[in-house]
Amino acid sequence: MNLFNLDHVYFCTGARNQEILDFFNHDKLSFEIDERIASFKALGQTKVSNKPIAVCTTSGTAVSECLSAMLEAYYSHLPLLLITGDRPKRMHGKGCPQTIDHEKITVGARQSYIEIGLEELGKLDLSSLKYPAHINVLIEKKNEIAKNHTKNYESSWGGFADFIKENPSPLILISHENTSMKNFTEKMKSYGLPIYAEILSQAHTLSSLRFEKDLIKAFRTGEIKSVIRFGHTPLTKFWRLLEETPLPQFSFDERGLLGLSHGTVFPMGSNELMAQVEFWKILKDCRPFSIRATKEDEIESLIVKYPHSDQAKIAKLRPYIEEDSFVYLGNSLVIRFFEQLNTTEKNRFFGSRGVNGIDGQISTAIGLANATNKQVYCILGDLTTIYDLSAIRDIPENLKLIIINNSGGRIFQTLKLNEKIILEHDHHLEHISNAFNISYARNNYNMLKHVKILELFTNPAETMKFLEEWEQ
Ligand SMILES: Cc1ncc(C[n+]2csc(CCOP(=O)(O)OP(=O)(O)O)c2C)c(N)n1
Repeated sequence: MNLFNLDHVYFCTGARNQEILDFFNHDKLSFEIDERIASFKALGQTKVSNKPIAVCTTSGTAVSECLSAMLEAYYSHLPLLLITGDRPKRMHGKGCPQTIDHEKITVGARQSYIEIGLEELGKLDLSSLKYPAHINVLIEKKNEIAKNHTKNYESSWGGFADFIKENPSPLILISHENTSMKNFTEKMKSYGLPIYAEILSQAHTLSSLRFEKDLIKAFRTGEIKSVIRFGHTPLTKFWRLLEETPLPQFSFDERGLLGLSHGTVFPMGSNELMAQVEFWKILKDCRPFSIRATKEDEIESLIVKYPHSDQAKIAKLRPYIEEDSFVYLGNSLVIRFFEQLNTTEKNRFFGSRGVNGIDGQISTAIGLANATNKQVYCILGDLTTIYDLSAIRDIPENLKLIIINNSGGRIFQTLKLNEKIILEHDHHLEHISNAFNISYARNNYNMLKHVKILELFTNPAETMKFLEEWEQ
């Protein structure tokens, strides 16, 4: 029995596991949003079929969401099969984007575990496994195989001094920590190096490069020759490009994680660095340079041209977000577009970028709101909202949920992946809000003051055109 013969596969959408899609019989496959639900559906089906039924997930918390169903299957002796898409071994244990230890998650909830590549997956005999079983598939993507090697430096002040001596004009990439990196960024500015500070650093407005596209352009034209990163694993695509095209790279990360499969990391956060005389002294040997930055008003004309795009709808929120409030941003397109369009000095920004899950996002924002008297805005994509729907029964007074409803997981469209995994739909949240007795408005920004849920409907075609013209 091979993968194609499975009675059913509950396929939970994700970029990594979409590579497994072709191994399954699509007549016996359903696309799913929520891994916890999908794995319980598979469990339910095993109760009658008595044959292996599979749930297939992408990497990260998508896997841990299946643990409960796996445990039930283990103690009920049912043939549940968990198939997880993972990154190659060299990226494990390093804090690479959405990479966690899948093997450990199902310990105690499985009879067998195997780790294989895509080539072996096709030949796998499922009858050779004991159930419940977990197959972790290590998926190599071409754009993650390093084309060249760069030097590793010692993780010490001596190593950092060597790095600066050999790479005196690095780009400064500031991602995020759990506290603001504003003062640190301010101090870094005096060294005359180009800085890209991401939205969750709280210092994006201090960046000499406000737009990610300038970073990527400068990388492609060879203007960026080396990088110093401060903070946790970055959000920007630029960072992921370094996996394939490594540049000399030195990271300061309080977690001690590389965030890539290669490079050097010094386990220290920005607050501690502020007081390290040695660090600032070494930086004095840097040679200032600059990168051409796109003018901020260039994006405004596209907002006018494509008023129904995600970007325009997000930009239009500007005057409606109260000063001194907290803004919690969902992990898909929302956080990227918000960084591009709406970063201000007047708000504090939050997200969950540890492993980038789309699960538990409303709940996390509720917890955040419970811990403050400030107004909190939680801005999420539609699938991310649907994932955590039952949390809306309990939205605190100081929390507003803003849903960017682009009728699916549009990040997959921007990545040009299999369109089936977008999970296109025409659902809206109005009736479900009514059912939970939560005030709701659609498309009316002025109502944000009065309701707990504001749903903004966007036009995916306009979003794509906006993106294409912007990135030209
Ligand atoms: C728990 C979990 N499952 C799956 C994924 C893979 N994933 C990343 S983004 C995304 C779709 C998000 O869709 P939506 O919230 O509508 O945002 P959009 O892409 O439209 O901005 C999915 C399924 C994930 N990150 N976390």
